Amino acid sequence: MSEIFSGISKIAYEGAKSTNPLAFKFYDAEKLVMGKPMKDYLPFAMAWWHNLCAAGTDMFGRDTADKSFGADEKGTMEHAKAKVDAGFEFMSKLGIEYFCFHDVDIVPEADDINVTNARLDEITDYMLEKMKETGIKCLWGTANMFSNPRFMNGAGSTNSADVYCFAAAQIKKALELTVKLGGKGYVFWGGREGYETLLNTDMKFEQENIARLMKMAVEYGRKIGFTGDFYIEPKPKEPMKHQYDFDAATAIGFLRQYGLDKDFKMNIEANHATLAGHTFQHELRVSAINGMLGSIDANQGDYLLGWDTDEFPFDVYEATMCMYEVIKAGGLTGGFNFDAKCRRPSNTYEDMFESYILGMDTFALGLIKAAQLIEDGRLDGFVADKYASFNEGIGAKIVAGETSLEELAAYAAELKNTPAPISGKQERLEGIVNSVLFG
Ligand code: XUL
Ligand code: CO
Repeated sequence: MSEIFSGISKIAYEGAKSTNPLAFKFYDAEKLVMGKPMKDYLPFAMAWWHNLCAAGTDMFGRDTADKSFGADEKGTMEHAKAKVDAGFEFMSKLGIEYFCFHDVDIVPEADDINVTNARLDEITDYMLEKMKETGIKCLWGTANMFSNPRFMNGAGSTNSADVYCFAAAQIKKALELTVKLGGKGYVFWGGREGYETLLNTDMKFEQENIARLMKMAVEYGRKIGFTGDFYIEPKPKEPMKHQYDFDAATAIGFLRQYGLDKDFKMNIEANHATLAGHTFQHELRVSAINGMLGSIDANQGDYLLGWDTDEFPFDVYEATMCMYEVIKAGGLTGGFNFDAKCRRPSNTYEDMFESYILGMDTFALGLIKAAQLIEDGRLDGFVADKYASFNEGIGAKIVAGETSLEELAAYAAELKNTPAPISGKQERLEGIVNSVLFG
């Protein structure tokens, strides 16, 4: 097999002063941060769909990039194999150790599901060979239950029992492939699990049916030896007006209601968080305090646009706050999947590499800065002091659950005058973040 990205060699770390666009400025895989190599904090993954499939088509225009990777015709098994070759060469050159895929990213979907499944068996045999050759692993797999017109009314939330069975069949196959490829996780992103109008929607029934599908997925997955985590990837809207997995808090409530919380964690995507009106950090914190921070879809949105732009992460503040949460949560059981695509006018092979370099460098910088914030200790110290009144006396009794409303009311009556509030010092803390980032 000949080289696809000829002229681009293995991407090396050259340091912050380097002006070479095809070099890492901050991501130095073996560099120790708080005693651990950077690569252990940052298990990066390539998203098959954006990097190897998406070629720039949008609602107003067709492809701008050539993603045939030398195949004569797109949408063929020859093309599917060319994408495997391109993907493994790309990951090897960047030192990316994982990939994520949907079933229909890796083969063209046929009308007959049995034909599609045979193609999936063939391509995953080929992927396995490449995995053995390169040491590259699978982070997670998933089934695309949103693109095919049969899913226009949802997959788990569909009104058609036959469509529901197709969703089940796709999940079954995608789980088998994930196990075959040794994937660490299995994702449910409910792009069509939601509604446009309640006039035609039985919300309770739809949610129960989604839960039934997830339960069957867990049962089957465990039966065939899948020991990893199932993930929900929350997103509030797009393509549907209202999606059931609105945000982490909503998804966690759903999992607990249906007894799925032991098998599932969150896959938090930065751009989905901001679409839900939250920060990325908020969604990570909600997941972490509930013991459900599993994996991350690393990208960023555009605050001027109201949709999922899936840009490569560039915002160092956001990446720093992300890594602050990740370090404090003790790391991820999953990884950092770049669910991100080059901008439409960035249409060359070189742009594909430079996009990943930008994303990896941004998170490396975020890691370095987050570690400095933690080592600096002023933020943690402030938060500990802020709640210090709960460490002793009446505060400690409240925390221990050893008091009552009557006792607290009597305590307040004794104080008589309203207590002085204590400053939250937000601006001081923001100044500390700036001095650690740029000092
Ligand atoms: C869509 C999205 C998906 C999931 C996997 O917004 O993020 O690509 O990550 O289905
Ligand atoms: Co995603």
